Amino acid sequence: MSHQSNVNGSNSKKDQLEQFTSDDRGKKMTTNQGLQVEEDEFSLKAGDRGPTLMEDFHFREKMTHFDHERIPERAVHARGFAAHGEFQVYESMKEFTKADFLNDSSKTTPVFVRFSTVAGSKGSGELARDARGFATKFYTDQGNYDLVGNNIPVFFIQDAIKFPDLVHALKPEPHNEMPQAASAHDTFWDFIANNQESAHMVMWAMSDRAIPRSFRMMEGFGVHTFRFVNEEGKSHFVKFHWKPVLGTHSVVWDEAQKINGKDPDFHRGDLWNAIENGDYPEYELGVQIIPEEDEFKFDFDVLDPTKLWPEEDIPVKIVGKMTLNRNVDNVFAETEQVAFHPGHVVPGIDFSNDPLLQGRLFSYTDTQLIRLGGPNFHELPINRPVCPFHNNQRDGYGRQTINRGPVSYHNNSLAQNTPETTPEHQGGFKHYEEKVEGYKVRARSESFKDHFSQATLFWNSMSDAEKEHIINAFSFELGKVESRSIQEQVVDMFANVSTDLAQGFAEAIGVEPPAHKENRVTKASPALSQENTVQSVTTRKVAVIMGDGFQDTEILTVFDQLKQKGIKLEIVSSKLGKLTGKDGAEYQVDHTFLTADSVLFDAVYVVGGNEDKSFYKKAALFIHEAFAHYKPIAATAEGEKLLEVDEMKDSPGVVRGTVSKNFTEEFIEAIASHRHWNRKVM
Ligand code: HDD
Repeated sequence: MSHQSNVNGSNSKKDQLEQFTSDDRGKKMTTNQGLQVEEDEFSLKAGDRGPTLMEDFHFREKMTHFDHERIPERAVHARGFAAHGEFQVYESMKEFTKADFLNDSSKTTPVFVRFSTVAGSKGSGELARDARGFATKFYTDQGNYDLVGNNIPVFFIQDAIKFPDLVHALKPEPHNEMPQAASAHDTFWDFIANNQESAHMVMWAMSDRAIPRSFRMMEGFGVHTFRFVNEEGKSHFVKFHWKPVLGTHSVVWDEAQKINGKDPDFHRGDLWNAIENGDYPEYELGVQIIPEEDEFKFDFDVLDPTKLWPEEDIPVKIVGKMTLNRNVDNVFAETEQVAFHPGHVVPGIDFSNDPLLQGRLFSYTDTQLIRLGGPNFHELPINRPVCPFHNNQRDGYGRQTINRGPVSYHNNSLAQNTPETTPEHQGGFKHYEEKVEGYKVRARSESFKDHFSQATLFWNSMSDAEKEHIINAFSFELGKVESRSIQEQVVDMFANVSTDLAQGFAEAIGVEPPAHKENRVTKASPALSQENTVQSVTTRKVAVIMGDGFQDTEILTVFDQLKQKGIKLEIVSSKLGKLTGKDGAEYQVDHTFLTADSVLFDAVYVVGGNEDKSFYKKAALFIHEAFAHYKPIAATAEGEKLLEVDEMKDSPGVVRGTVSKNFTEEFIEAIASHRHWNRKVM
């Protein structure tokens, strides 16, 4: 096992991991000592009805290993899923940063990305209303760089010292460990009402952003202000963004709750399948840059992690692309054991004094010590850099490297003072020499005290449908809160954001609504609304409801045109097996009405066939639910009759008629619109 790897080229990490993988197929079974095993079904006993013997080392080894299989789950972000990929910068960012992986557009850097929910346990449903983690490890030639972000650009708190309180309040309540993977409970909202810096992030958490359609369709944000430092030592403040090429899309809350039951692995399945099918998820890296000298030119403090930089004021410069193109071989070895840390930086990227970031710089390594069992977690294959690493750190549980020679200290003469340090101009990391002075105080800057302006900016930027969803989310969450006082405190708090909002949910939870007041902040940032995102149809899943005796001529061209756009068709029928059309065409059924559900699809196409009443009854339920979730629905032939119900007739996003080019184009357009919010849904 060497630390060396092909440092150039896209597969340096893959090559390195290859050395640690094992394929057990076709091999002889042995103990961990390499002894060939003769029997693996019966423990060694004194007589075939007698007690098991202590001497049975094979039994003991097998059982002991099993007994120790589990490690503590992450304190937060326990439920996650990851994939390998590559990153490439479009053009050199030399002007701003000397980070090597951002300087050379011919270079591809291997990455490993883990997406997660925050609150739930390892086995919880993936469609919880929650922020999503979006953590990227770049295996650069200068060492690992971790961008440990979320899909929400701001955070609940301004100082890391409050993180344990936030997490205690958010997690299931300690006396009965309920509710799982949910913020809809008293302690969370009690924390919010009594820590009002959370207002902005709560707005995001109550918005559609907190229930993404897919990991492939959500943005990522580094959240904090970091620094870019160039070769001349000049520093700029920077915020990092990931922009999904497919756009940012969400599901609706009723759907999210049902998906959690029908398919709690919905997001990981979606990511896994996209990669297996060669539909590689892509995200562009964007940066917002503020020169250091402009630090105080804004109406927010750039160090405050509850503030975003409006994209209309500080444009997001798109600088590169990440493609996820390989699933893991083993979830535990890779996804579970990967250890991210915002403090893993490379020359050219540095920190700001954001007090949340400063605290994170302690917490991440600390947590790995208990989670991964000691200080050698950097030697786990997934965590190893692809460049060589040498220092005088030694020993500890699970040490794998065999360091030769007597010297493990610095300075020394026996090894000519090696491993040696590297001056900055040759690539050694030097912390940015920022001048700081002040009194030691436990305090927060006055410039951090405006908790509501950007929460209102977010509200103002939402479409009518998005505003309605936010009101509904508050109504749901506070509807689950038992304390009247907490409900009232939250109404009071969010009246500071917008009285329309506070009135909206106060009414739903039976609290006296506040009097109407004009919003103090009138500014909006259109980039914050998902209405303005990229539309896409590729990889969208359409349920085709079809029975025996379907109209071959009708559907073949529709199928072809949809597939050409990268749309995935899955046939749902009464039973599995083969369906035969009127003219003899044959299709295999993918799912039955029992195993599929409209919540697992983006759109429905009803083809029908010569089927009985029960088929059409199930088909009707399927499309009614899709309709209620604002999804595109199309029907031809026998299927059309199902759309003749009053509420569906002529509704937006409902396409019917005979098959023609127009019909398919209209359906594709309806799929691209994602959801049809202007539809009247009971
Ligand atoms: Fe954190 C995990 C993101 C604030 C302490 N965090 C963790 C993960 C992500 C984030 C994506 C999962 C990484 C993975 O997939 O393994 N965390 C954030 C963001 C924050 C943030 C975007 C605010 C901007 N976190 C934050 C604070 C602290 C922590 C203020 C403590 C001071 N976070 C942790 C942790 C975790 C973690 C306890 C749990 C497991 C782990 O680190 O490896 O140390």
